[in-house]
Amino acid sequence: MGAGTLNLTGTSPTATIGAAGAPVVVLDMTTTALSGVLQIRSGTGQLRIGGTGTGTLSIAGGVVSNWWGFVGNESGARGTVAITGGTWANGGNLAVGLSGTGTLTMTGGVVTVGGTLSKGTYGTINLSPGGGLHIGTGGTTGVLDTDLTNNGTLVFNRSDASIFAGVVSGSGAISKRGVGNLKLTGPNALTGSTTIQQGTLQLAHAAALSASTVSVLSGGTLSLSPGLVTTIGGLKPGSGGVVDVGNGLLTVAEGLSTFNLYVSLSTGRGSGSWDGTAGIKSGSAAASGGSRTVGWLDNGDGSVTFGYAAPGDTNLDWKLDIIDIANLLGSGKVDTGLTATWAEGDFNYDGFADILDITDIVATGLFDTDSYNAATGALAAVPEPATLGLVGVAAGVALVIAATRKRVPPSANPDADTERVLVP
Ligand SMILES: [Ca+2]
Ligand SMILES: [Ca+2]
Repeated sequence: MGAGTLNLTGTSPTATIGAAGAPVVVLDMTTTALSGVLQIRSGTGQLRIGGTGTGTLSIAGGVVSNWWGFVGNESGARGTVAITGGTWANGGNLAVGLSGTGTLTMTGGVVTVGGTLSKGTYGTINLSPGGGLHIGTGGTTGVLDTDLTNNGTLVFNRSDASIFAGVVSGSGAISKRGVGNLKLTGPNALTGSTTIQQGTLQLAHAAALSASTVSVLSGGTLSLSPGLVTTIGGLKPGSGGVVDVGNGLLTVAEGLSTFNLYVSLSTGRGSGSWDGTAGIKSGSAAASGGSRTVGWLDNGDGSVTFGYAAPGDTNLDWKLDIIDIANLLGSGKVDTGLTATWAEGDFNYDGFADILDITDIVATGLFDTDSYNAATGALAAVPEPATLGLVGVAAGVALVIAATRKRVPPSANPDADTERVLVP
């Protein structure tokens, strides 16, 4: 048609390019023109690549927009779409190879799907470096109804709550946009980055983002399903966003230093009740009225763990028992004036392990009781301090104090220094 315009203005116009059975139909949107626009109008306009035969759609620039899109949808059909630039906007669903053979390859530009993106047995979706795929366009629809190898950029963009139950793998990036909550319930193997630009990304699987480094920008929140224990590949929590551990536990496999972790925890702790507007916080701890907090561990293998905790739970196993008292004893930090970690007895984030931290332990009334974190995700009721529990805590505290007295620093203990000199 050259620079011509084709207008079909009937109530139900249908345009078929190429005769039935024609081997190849090419609809070529290129940047050699200013910018081509193919618009299939109204609420139900469909674009079928392949139809009942063979079809190809190549978009290198401009915009192709339609309601539903089909790539190799009919039985026996063969549809191929290659996006190297420009935009293919599907207002509704996009189906790839449901009954026929369909291939959608994105090496540039953007494909948006306002409805549901689904893939059949003979469907192939190649999201390659440079290519972008947007699920949802900021409204209340948009579903990725297939597993996906993502080597480009995958954007989730909805204003309401939604769930992705599939598995995304590949080395590409995920971007969470839109103010809604997106829950990831599958074991995504993506090794690229995940960026939360808006709204909440909720981890709901122990390996929801086990190999991805997550950045949480201002306006974004990373959250955990109730009681979830999960691992992510990395975390950049200092970008203005919020990490809300709720009553779960999050391990960051690598790249988050204890220094940056501590800074983020201190930021999220806010005025002391874990309701900060940035950094690492806990809505569950905030709701506990001060009886719960957030603990952290340096696992010694490059990974760190942090999450919902009661003061005194040095190993973050959601129980307060003799192991925790032993850890306190073993740290040798109590009342020494030496800086202490959580595992060494600092539970109130003043940097030291002292009587204030011991008091916090006793106040929990949890010693030798069952897990204080209900599996249902609801906050466990704080039990009345049991007599045995109090005896246990008292015994433990006595041990700590006794040990502390024996651990007078060598410089303040001439005898110790002398012994050190005499005994090589
Ligand atoms: Ca414990
Ligand atoms: Ca302390």
